[in-house]
Formats: sequence, structure tokens, C-alpha cells
Amino acid sequence: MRESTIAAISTAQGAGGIGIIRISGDDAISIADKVFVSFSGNKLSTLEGYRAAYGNIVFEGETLDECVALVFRAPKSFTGENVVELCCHGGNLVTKLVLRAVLKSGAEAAQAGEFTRRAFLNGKMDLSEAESIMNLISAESKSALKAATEVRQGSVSKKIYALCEKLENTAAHLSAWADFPEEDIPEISEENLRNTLNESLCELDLLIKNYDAGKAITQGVPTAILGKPNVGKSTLMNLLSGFDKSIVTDIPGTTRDVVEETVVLGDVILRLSDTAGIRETDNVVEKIGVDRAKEKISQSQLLLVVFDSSIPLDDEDRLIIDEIGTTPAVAVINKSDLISKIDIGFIKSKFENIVYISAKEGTGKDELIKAVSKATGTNEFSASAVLLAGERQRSAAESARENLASAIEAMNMGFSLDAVTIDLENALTKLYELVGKNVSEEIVDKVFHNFCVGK
Ligand SMILES: Nc1nc2c(ncn2[C@@H]2O[C@H](COP(=O)(O)OP(=O)(O)OP(=O)(O)O)[C@@H](O)[C@H]2O)c(=O)[nH]1
Ligand SMILES: [Mg+2]
Repeated sequence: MRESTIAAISTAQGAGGIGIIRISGDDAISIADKVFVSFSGNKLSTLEGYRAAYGNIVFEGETLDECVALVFRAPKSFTGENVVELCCHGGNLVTKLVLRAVLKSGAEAAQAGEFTRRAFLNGKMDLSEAESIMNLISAESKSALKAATEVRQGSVSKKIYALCEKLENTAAHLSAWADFPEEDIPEISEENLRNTLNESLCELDLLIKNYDAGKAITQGVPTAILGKPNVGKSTLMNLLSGFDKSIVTDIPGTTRDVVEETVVLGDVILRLSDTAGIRETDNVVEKIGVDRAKEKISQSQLLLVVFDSSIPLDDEDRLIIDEIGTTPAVAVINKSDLISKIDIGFIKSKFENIVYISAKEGTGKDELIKAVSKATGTNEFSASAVLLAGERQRSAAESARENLASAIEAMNMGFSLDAVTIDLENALTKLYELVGKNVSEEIVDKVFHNFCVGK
């Protein structure tokens, strides 16, 4: 199918030294020739690829700007199509006028991400690389930039393809052995199979953890401070935010609304919510607060569960522990300036990360920093490791991980190797989806939808 020729302003909006109008498609060069008049008198259509010409943009008899036109010929261009880049003076009006001239001369306005989408469709890059271009454009920190550049150079794809090859060999072996029992194909040893599955699962685990940790560092972790009334949640909130954000009193049930604040704790950005103490109550207002607190548990990726060490644990504490589920959590044993009466053995049986603090006196903050960086995985974050580019890739990796876990479980339960093979094949499908092989149109649309026009 013949694709239309598209155009857009490819540089950032606003005044700048130069502004670039990019045109891509079969007719890119002939359309550019309609608006560009070179000083040498040569038409752009006479130029080979990778050549530039200097001239004016003239439209409807009016000279709009001086311009350097760059010509790229298919397939040697960003999109794989014929491309002309008109480099004019920057500035809102100039670039818009030139774009309008180009559109009136036969090009269509590009959709968001359409240049990169064409590059993908023409085999110039795989989907994960396309996503990394988006990350590259939006990178705000140096480590984010480095990670995006590495994905762009294919490090995620390389890693995933290597994993696929390993799993594919195993799957092929398994089905050959199942389908042609008479062929004397050596049975794959259970230990080998188990090792391959475990290794692959670990690799995916690392990828996912590193992605989450990177996100905690750059974008922040939604975190709820939980606990029964009066344990010191709001005092902790104020300690971490550095000012009296939440109201503190010795009356249980002080906090009703969710109080929010963003704080930096060690390497991690926490998007903190101080919540109402969770307990059974007949008070209408407090009850709404308790419901909101419970809702926050489900929306958070980290929980700081506060206990009062100066009183014994009771059913209210245990009720809250039951609400936590699988969300990473830190048990914060507060009021450690007072004599301890808490059953720490029980807490130890429920939490991996436990810290002792006195929110009132401000002690124990360093331990809390350590526990939070452990619970969020940022203590092991490596900016130089392979980093997934975005939530779509993360969720594909997560599904593949689940399929592998289920394959391992099938083995452990003594299921037939058929069951293992099915899980293995599902994992492979997800991994290929991650790098953009055999993905549905819908996924491709979703990826490119997030781009801005001109990319
Ligand atoms: N001794 C001591 N008292 C504390 C400490 N932290 C908080 N308190 C006191 O405990 C009481 C309750 O503190 P808050 O921070 O309001 O407790 P909360 O968990 O937010 O309570 P609710 O909002 O009612 O659920 C106040 O009188 C605080 O001064 C601490 O580390 N040591
Ligand atoms: Mg409070």
C-alpha cells in the first residue's frame, strides 16, 4: 500500500535558533520542491540522498524564510521512506508558516508518533527501541537518559532475544521428544529443564525489579502511612516532610482526611499519604476516614505500617496486618523512647523490614531510609543495567515471568511435560510481544499514541 506523505514541525515549540519541518513519504522530495527554491537553481529531486541545499522557502509568491534542505532517500532515512528536513529559523510563526506551505503543497499533517511508527513498520527499529525514543525525549535525569540510550541501541532486545532463544530451544526439545517418542531423542533431564526455567525467571525478575527501582527514583512511590489510631502516623508524616503538615493530638481519631505530601527519603521519592487510624467506629466522619485509609492501601506501592511500642499489640493491630496483602511494607515501631510493651516476635513473623523510631524525637530516620530502599529495591538499582522502557514492556515481562513460575510449579507438582511446554510457549509469546514481534495492531497503536506530533 502506498503511504501518504506526512509532515510536521519536529523541533520543540517556541523560539529557538533553528526549527525543522520534517516531511516523509514517497512524495516528500517533490512536495519539498514546490516550496523550496535553491540558490544554485538545482531542484531537490536531482540530489542524491544525504545531500543538502541552501535556498529560500517561497510560497504563493512570498518568501517565508531562508532554509537548508536536507534530502534522505529511501530506505536510508529515519523512517525508511524519502525524507526532507527543512531547517529554517526557529520561532513559532516561521515554522508554522512553512509547515502550512508544505501541507498546502500536498503533504498530510503527521499524527502523534507517526514518523517513529513508520520507522518501526519499515523495520528500522523494534518496538522496544521505538519506546526508548519516547523515553529519550522525555528523560529528565542523566541516568534516565543513559538507560534510554541503551535501550535505543537495542540492549533490551538483545537480552530478551537471548532469553527467547534459550527457552525456544528447550520448548523445541520438549515437543520433539513428546511428538516423536520413537525417534530416540534424548530425554531432557529434569534438572536441566528446571535450571533453564529458574535462570530465565531470575533474569526477568531482575529486569522487573530494576525497572521498579528506577521508577521509584525518578517518579516516586505512592506510599501510605497506616496504623490504628494514635500510634503516631501524623507525627511520622511531619518528621518526614519536615514541617507540621498533619494535625497531631493525643486524641485517637485525629486524622480524618487523607493528607498528602511528596518527600525525598534517601534515593527514593515517596508520595506519602497520612491516613486515618483504622478501627471499628460508629462516628460517621471517622468511618469515612477509615474507608479512605483502606482504599489507600490498595492504591499504594509501599506501606509504612506504624505500631505503638509502648502498648501491647491488640486486635486492631492484627486487623490492619491482615489488610496488607502482598504490597511491600515496612513495620515502623514508633515511640521507642518509651518502655517497650509490644510483642515484637509477632511482628517479626509478619514483616521482613522492621525499624524502631521515635517520630516525636526524630530518631531512627536513617534505619527507615535503609528499610525503604530495601523494600523498594532501590538499594540494588543499577543505572547501567538493562532497563525496560515503560509500563507496556514491564507488563509483558511480568506475564512471561508468571508463565515461567507456573511452568516450574507444573514440574514441582509432577504434571506432564505438555503442561510445562504450554506455559513455556505462553512465556515466549509474551517475550516476543515485549520486543514487538507479532504484536497486534492495537498494541502498536497504544505505543505510538504516547508520542508527540513530529516524533
Ligand atoms: N512518646 C512519644 N509520643 C509520640 C511519638 N509519636 C507520636 N507521639 C504522640 O502520640 C500521640 C498521637 O500522635 P499522632 O501523630 O497524632 O498519631 P496518629 O497515628 O496520627 O493518630 P490518629 O490520626 O488519631 O490516627 C500524640 O500525642 C503524639 O505526640 C513518639 O515517638 N514518642
Ligand atoms: Mg493522625
